[in-house]
Amino acid sequence: MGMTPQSLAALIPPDFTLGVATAAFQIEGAVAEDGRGPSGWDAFSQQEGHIVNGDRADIACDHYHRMPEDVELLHALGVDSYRFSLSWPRIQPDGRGQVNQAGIDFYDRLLDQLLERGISPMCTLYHWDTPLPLEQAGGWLNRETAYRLADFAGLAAEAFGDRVHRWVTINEPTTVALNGYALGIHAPGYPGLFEALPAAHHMILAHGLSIQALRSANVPGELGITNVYSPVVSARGGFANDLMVELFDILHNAMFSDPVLLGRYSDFNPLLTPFLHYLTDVSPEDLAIMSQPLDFYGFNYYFPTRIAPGSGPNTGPHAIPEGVPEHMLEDSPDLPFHITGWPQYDRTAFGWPIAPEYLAVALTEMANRYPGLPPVFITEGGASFPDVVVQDALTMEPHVADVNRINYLGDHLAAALNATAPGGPAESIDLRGYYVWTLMDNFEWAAGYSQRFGLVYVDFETQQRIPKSSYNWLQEITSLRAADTSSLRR
Ligand code: PNW
Repeated sequence: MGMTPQSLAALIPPDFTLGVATAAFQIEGAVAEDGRGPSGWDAFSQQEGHIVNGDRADIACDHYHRMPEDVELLHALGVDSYRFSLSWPRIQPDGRGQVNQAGIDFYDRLLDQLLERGISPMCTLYHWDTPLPLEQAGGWLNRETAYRLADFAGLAAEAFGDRVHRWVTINEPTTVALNGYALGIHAPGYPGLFEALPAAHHMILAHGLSIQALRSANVPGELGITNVYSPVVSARGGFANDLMVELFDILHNAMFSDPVLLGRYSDFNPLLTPFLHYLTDVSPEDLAIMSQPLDFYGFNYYFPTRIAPGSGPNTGPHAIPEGVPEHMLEDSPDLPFHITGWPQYDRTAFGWPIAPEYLAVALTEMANRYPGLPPVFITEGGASFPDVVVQDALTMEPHVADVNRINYLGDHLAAALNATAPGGPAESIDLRGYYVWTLMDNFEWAAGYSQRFGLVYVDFETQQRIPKSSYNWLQEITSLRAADTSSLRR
């Protein structure tokens, strides 16, 4: 607790990348403009009962129209890098064939404005907005979708390859498989439970095929993936509990990192076969495609997971955000495990435990499981809090004093840097950067606008942007680093 900007700036290596991240569907709005086609998320959020308060992303942060203003916010923040995602349905409305030039033009302008300001672009190809025609053809349950994403990767390489410094193929395939195809609380809303496993396989295959497409287009940028990692801890001792810890760890972590980093799916206790035998359609050729060498490995960390055996509805903090309507909880499927609370930790507004020491655990587990790990970027980390706008007594300007977010970010960044420093438990990891989720409050998926993760407050009525205290705090760190680098250069 209580990392000052000075103490943090002193801890951060000079060549370390500090960035902020966003995703197209969460910020852009303009969902029916300039030739953008609908995505599975548009359809899902139009159906009643899926999103808190019935919120929709039709306008979101109106970033599509306010992009230059938002780039100025990034510039004034002083971050080294900006991670954003391409809207697949804005660029290729049908998910195949015909390209929408207006979509290309938008990202052309974004990239140019970033580079003019010395901000390094990290571009995510797929952050959950599947073009609706592909979703209607089965989405990620259909192997075909993997080949369509690879085509999209080739198209993106041709249009933007000269200017993107780092490419992320897919953001958190875990969350898409689990929330979208197993629990049905994200698009496309299938509650298929373990029958969702082929969706996971097809996404990792899509990752590998996209890497091939980017490599064969000879893009100069570095290539990687973003997985989310949550250390899994047993709520109590006992065989059943250990087995369920193993199951959840496979479903949430290993299933997605093993094929990418080791070229195989995890061995597991044969007692878990009833749950995992749905993973079919896996060939040695697939595994070779999925495990091509990467230039970096991205992972997101938010919180650890505490597992108890059971068959009750999944009411824990992990999958079902607080504030989700009761009927969704009732509809939630029975699972052989459940995610339990952590009484010893404070929680974010989402109910997620605040446990920076588990980011060190995550890095240590990664280091032990994957000795040949390429350089690592933490591609997301952040927290939602009940931010309140007040008028500053002196300046009369609106202001958000989010000390809790400053503490969250400072403690997590320090935990990651200390764990990977020489002598730290994850010292073998070459940690290259940390991206704050997120630049500004936005459409937080099933939670709509009810959860604010931003460094910048967004008034969704007026679209006014109000930098929070956490924005000023990060700005102070980046300016201390800039001053220090120039003195080194002298
Ligand atoms: C990530 N979980 O999603 C996504 O990459 C972002 O788009 C999202 O806004 C952000 O984190 C905050 O939610 C997650 O339950 C969704 O473990 C769910 C979980 C973690 C991350």
